[in-house]
This record gives sequence, structure tokens and C-alpha cells, in this order.
Amino acid sequence: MNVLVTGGCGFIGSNLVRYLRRERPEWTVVNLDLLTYAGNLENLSDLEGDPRHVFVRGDISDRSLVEPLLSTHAIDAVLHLAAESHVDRSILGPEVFITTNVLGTQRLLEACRAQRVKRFVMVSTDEVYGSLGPTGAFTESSPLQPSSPYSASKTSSDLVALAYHHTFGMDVVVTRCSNNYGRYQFPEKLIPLMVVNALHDKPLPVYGDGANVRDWLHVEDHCQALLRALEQGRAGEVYNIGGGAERRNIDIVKAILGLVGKPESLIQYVKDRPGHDRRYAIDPSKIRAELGWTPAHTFEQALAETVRWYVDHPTWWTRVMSGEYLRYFETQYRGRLQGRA
Ligand code: NAD
Ligand code: TDX
Repeated sequence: MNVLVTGGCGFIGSNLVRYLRRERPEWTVVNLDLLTYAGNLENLSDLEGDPRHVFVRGDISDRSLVEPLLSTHAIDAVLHLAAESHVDRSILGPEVFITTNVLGTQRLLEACRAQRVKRFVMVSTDEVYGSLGPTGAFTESSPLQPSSPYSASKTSSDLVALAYHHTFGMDVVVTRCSNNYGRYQFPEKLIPLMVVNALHDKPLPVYGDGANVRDWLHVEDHCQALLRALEQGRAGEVYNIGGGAERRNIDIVKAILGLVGKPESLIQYVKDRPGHDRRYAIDPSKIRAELGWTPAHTFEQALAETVRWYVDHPTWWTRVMSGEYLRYFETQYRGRLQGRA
């Protein structure tokens, strides 16, 4: 079996490429990634020289690249992860989110249709459902009410993928996962950002009152769910993926400070994210019942291991945070810290 992973040099993509090489060693994994600020070949340095991991630098939107790639490598299935993935960036500059996530996904689908790819797994997100009140959880039939330009672009691409199933008969499976954590996550997202700031004794910017809730899932559990969706998912179906680990942001930040031995005085409550979703929670009954998937990691233990990994890999995050990210960090957080809530 030959699979194409798009965005395989990003956080989840690199963990997925490694997971597939380990769990399905006979497969060839072709990794198409543009290497934006979020994509790093260093995330896969341990696979250097592996003949069954083929890296191709390129844009999912470039059909003149993608179609020959699909045919040359006789791609059977695509796991589509490439995207602009950060909500705050989508507020600062929405356009690339529409270009990559919506148009890029449609072009990729079209290339796959032309090349008769047998299965297309669309990696979507729980953010398509919008925000929850204090109780309840998203099911696959919850209304789609995205709040941010990021989540609106993901909702659009998720629906375009389903439209390719309904209209053209393509074999498409959509997954909607909750917040991931683990190694190789770019330090713009909550957990690695807080670790890196704490290690530098910099302020930890908590948006609003810090009581927003996310449902956390270890990235390897997500990878396992994606493999199940690829191998056993039913065409045209949507599968929610979630870990049942709802936590308030402020509790995670305090836990991280405890793990790295830094004082809570580093916490700074800052102006809230515009349109900030209050709470996410996933009902994973469908994927449990149909695909037999359950997460293997428990949050507190896996969070401690994750934090340890960032503490032990300063070279990794120093490198990925250099250049463009540093300029972004300066513009975004200087403003926020001044306008503290
Ligand atoms: P990431 O930002 O770490 O990685 C995205 C990757 O896509 C990068 O390697 C980047 O270089 C690549 N990329 C961007 N534009 C591209 C283009 N035009 N062509 C080719 N490659 C391109 O993102 P992530 O957190 O690993 O998320 C991966 C996917 O999973 C995304 O689709 C995201 O929406 C979805 N998702 C993420 C989470 C989460 O918690 N991180 C949760 C649910 C779903
Ligand atoms: O500095 C911060 N301070 C803060 O309070 C950052 C970066 C985040 N937050 C809050 C905002 C959210 O409530 O922490 C929570 C998590 O924020 P992010 O890590 O930016 O993730 P989120 O916005 O929830 O989106 C993530 O989960 C769903 C991923 O980035 C998406 O790609 C995925 O689809």
C-alpha cells in the first residue's frame, strides 16, 4: 500500500508519518509538505535514509505537481493534514487560510478524483461545531457553527470533501478531532508555548479568564484513530475523535508551571482572543462502536511526558522558533500584554 500524507512535516503529520512507518512497515509513505513556518523536516530527522518515506516539497494546490506525484507513486490513499492550523494567525491574516485550507483541499480532491485514488481521509477538527455551553458534547450531527476564520475554512474544506463523495462518488472519510498535544508541536499552541515561556521566565499569556475548556487528546491516539479511519471507516461518514480529557486552560498552565518548577506569578491574564470558543467536548461513541478505537494515554501522565520532551529538546524549539515565528511572537504578544484584561 502506498499512502500520501499531506502536511507530514507538521505536528500531527510528522507524528503520523512516524506512526505509519512503525505500525505498517511494509507501506510506502509519501509526504507532501510545503514547509511553511509550521513544517520542519527536523521533525522527521530520525527517518533520514528510510527508503519507504519519500519527502516531496510542494503545495497541495499545485495540480501540475500533485497529479504526477499520485501516479508516479501509485498512491492508493491520501491522509490530508496540510493546512494553516493556528486560530490566532487566522485572526491576524485570514486569506492564506482560505487559499490553503479551502482552495488547496478542493484542488487536492480534484487531483485525487482524476487519478482515481481509492480513499481520501479528510483530517478536520472539532472546531467546525463552534462552542458549547457548560454541558453536553459534540456528536457528528451537531450543527456546524464555526467561529474563527480558521474553523470556517476547515468547515468549508470538510464539506467540500463530503461533497466529492456525494456528487462524484469519491471514497471520502472525514475525521473531526479535538485538541492534540505531544512532541513536535509548534510553540505557538497553548502547551508548548507555555513550556517555552516558562523555561525563559517569560509571562504566560492566558486569554480572558482562563476558564475556556478544551478536550485534549495525545497525538499518538489521534494517529491510531486516523489509521482506523483509513482502514475501516465507512465511505461518506464522519467520525469524531476525542480523548475525554476536558481541562480549563488555566489548570493546564498551572500544571505546566508545577512540572517545570516555575512560580504561578508568571501567569498573565491578557485580552481575550476575539470570538474565543468557550468549551469543546467530543462524544466519541461512534468511532468507539464502529472502529473499536479508544485512547491509550491518560492526560496527566502524558502531559508530564510531553513537557519533559520540550524541556529535553531546547535545540528543536529554538530552531523552529527562529526567524519568522519570532517576529510574529513579538507583534502579537507585545500588544496583548499591554492591553491586559
Ligand atoms: P501544523 O500547522 O503543525 O502543520 C501543518 C503542515 O501543513 C505544515 O507542515 C505545513 O508546512 C503544511 N502545509 C501548510 N500549507 C501547505 C500547502 N499549501 N501545501 C502543502 N503543505 C502545507 O498543523 P497540525 O497541528 O499538525 O494539524 C494538522 C491537521 O490536523 C490540520 O489540518 C489541522 O486543521 C488538523 N487538526 C489539528 C488539531 C490540533 O490540535 N493541532 C486538532 C484537530 C485537527
Ligand atoms: O497564548 C495562548 N493563551 C491562551 O490562553 C494560546 C496560544 C492559547 N490560549 C488558549 C486559547 C484556547 O482556548 O488556549 C486554548 C488552546 O489554544 P490553541 O493551542 O491555540 O488551540 P485552539 O485554538 O483550541 O485550536 C487547536 O485545536 C483545534 C488547534 O490549533 C487547531 O488546529 C485544532 O483544529
